[in-house]
Amino acid sequence: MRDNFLWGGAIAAHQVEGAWNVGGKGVSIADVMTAGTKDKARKITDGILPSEYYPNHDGIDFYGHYKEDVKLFAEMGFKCLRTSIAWTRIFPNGDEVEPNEEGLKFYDELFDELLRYGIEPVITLAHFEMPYHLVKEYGGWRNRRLIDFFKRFAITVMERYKDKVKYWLTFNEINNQRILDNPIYSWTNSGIIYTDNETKLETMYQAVHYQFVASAWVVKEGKKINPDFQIGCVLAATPNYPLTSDPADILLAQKEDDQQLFFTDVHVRGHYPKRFVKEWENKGYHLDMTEEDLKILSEGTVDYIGITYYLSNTVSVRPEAKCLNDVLLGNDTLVENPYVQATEWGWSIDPIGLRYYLNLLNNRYELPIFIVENGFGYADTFENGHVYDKERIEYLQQHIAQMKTAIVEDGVDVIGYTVWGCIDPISFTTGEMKKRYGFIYVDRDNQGNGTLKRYKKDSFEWYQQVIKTNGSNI
Ligand code: BGP
Repeated sequence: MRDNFLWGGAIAAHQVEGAWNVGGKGVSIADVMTAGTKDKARKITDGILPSEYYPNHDGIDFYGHYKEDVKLFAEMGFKCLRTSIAWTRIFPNGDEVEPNEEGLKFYDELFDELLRYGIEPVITLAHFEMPYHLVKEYGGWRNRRLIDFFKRFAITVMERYKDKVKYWLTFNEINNQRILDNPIYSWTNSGIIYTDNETKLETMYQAVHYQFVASAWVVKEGKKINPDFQIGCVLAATPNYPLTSDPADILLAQKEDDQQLFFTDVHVRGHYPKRFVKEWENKGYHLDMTEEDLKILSEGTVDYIGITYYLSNTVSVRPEAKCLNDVLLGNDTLVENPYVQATEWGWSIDPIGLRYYLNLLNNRYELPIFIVENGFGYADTFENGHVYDKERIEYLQQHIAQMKTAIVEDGVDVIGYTVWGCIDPISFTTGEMKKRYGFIYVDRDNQGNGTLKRYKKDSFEWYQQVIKTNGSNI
């Protein structure tokens, strides 16, 4: 393991900060998403109804507790913290010309606090929290004007924090919007609420094209602001295994991987893969794509690949295979993998899949990889001020072991590893507090009740050792 390996944790503004209407902040798409559970989908309501609970509103009040929380991260020995800048703190509606100074000051103070402890901020520019005004007035990323709004936001924060932040990520899990059956992904990735009479896939490719252009432009301009910037993309990395050796299953798995890697192909190579250009032609899609756009794509390729890794998928054309029919992942060819266990939320637990995918990405792109999310969502039991989370420790041990093997034996260049939800956040897919990820427990329940007091779980001390020994002692 390299000496400067970036061990740390990851959170996102909308899942922890709260203070949704404080300090001049505007309303984000995440702020209008209601509570859900694993059996009840989240919805967005146009406005904020008193009878509904909007968990992202309050988060865990990281906004008010960040000093206490950063101190705990420092105690664990974090080398970095990945978080996002809420676009709505800087440009409350998204289309203003002047930024909100109070929002900028908040992140100045947060980054200063981190740097005081030697913790490097790793910053995502777009983590599911775009201004709701841009959704309502412009139709989100279906509108080309979003490129300019995003550019203004990105340049404002890159200029402001150029001496405090080196690692940037443009769009979180950009490939998730390919999941068209579960609307939460298109709402949060691209601010799109589909109508019944549109070809969703065509709209999706159009929105993604604008995001690619914006991302490439930000990489290019970011380097002018500070040539030392390292700017990456984020792929939700989910291996697709064929259930059987039936060639039709193999082909299906390959196609699924291709769909997923389409996003990284463009970010890394700076041009569209031929197979997709063919697909658009075959389907008769007409995408708004100029010569200038294509030039920017080729000039703004990423420095590293950020990945989030939680689970693997298994696919099959065989009707007798046990279909998962997973609305979350939105794919009716997904089947149960008899070789892996799953969490209470149905996410397969597959540490070897992490090594497999690191190798796949390394073979394909030969770029540094940053594991910017990996973690275990679990309904922790809180007893007498204590959480014995041995299942979480086991999950992380197994994944870190596979990452180490990929680095040491397979020669994959992994530059860092941040555990998702290092302090219990609001779950993104379900909107629950019950699905917890942290080393630090936060006293808050699914209805938003609780003291917000922080408690160290057993995994806190365990991760402290991992970092202290640079991963030797897991
Ligand atoms: C990723 C997101 C995170 C996070 C994580 C866990 O897709 O980038 O924001 O929430 O998944 O998901 P969940 O919170 O639904 O368990």
